[in-house]
Amino acid sequence: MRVSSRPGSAMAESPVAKRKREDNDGDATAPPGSEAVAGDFPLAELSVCKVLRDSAREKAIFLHGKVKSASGNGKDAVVILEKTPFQEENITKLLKKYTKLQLQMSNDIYSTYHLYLPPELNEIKTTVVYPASEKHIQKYLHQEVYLIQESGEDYTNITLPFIEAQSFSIQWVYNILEKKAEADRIIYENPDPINGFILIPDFKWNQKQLDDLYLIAICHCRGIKSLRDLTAEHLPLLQNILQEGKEAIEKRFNISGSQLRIYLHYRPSYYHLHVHFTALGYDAPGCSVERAHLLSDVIANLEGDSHYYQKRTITFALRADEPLLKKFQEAGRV
Ligand code: DD3
Repeated sequence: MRVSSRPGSAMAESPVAKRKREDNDGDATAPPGSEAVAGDFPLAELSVCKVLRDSAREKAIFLHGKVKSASGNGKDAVVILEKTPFQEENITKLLKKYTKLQLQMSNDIYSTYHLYLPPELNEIKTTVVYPASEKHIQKYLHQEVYLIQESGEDYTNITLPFIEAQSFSIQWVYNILEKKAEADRIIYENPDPINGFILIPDFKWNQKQLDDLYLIAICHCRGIKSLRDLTAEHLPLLQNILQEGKEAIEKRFNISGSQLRIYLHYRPSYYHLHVHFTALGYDAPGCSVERAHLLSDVIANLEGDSHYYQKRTITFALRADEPLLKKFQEAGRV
């Protein structure tokens, strides 16, 4: 939580709140994240089959459930419930408008309480994948992880054929690029089909506080699968994402480029080139050394050698249940 104001922002109102007000999107009751494609999700109809993961540190729980359908057998859903960071503009309200303050214990100058809040100050971020495939459900189950050293050859012989055999749908990415979904959430666009991109909040971020700021830049160009496909030919695209992405975030959220962690994942969770922008002070999921590649380093490496990422051995982690791990094991590479 950050109660004191950063320089340049109004004391009582965060940049996010300010933008919200200026946007005058009066409809506060519309369920967020449900625009354009999906409708309301019948949460009350969900019967929980399994707690996939439960993290005290992240204050999140990942559920596998079934939604009753008219035909009888329910469809699978993944529902993620998550307590969100405090919003500084709500703190005053929270301290005044609580419904109950229940003493838990008291000892000398120390005491702890349960603070009960009215519903509007007590929201839970809810992410729904519905209908969910077996893969979606597996993704959130805790698994042992192993580090892989993928050489350029391993990529060509093992990983690339594996990716090509998969039928991952990235329809949601195309929906964003074609403005069929989330069009109203776009923060910035460079419309150039080759060197352009769309900057949009990742849906891991509810945009209510800047502490966990998370945006993604999705390039317009199709067919760049990952870091492994990048050559010096892509430098203009990458420079645009770095430069214009920083400027757009500075303008909209009043956060300077030097306070952003701008990086690519290898391996990515979807094979259409995208770049992550997260608040430097936020320990974002997937920003660990075995996955994140800073965009500025990627650019420097490509400037030094156009085929750097085709040749280099790249380390990444694989979960025990991932079929790709089996491929590496069969090839005697683990
Ligand atoms: C995804 C990676 C993908 C489950 C989950 C998330 N940001 C997205 C659809 C729309 C989005 C994202 C896949 C999927 Cl929980 C399976 O993420 C998205 N829209 N990360 C935005 N803005």
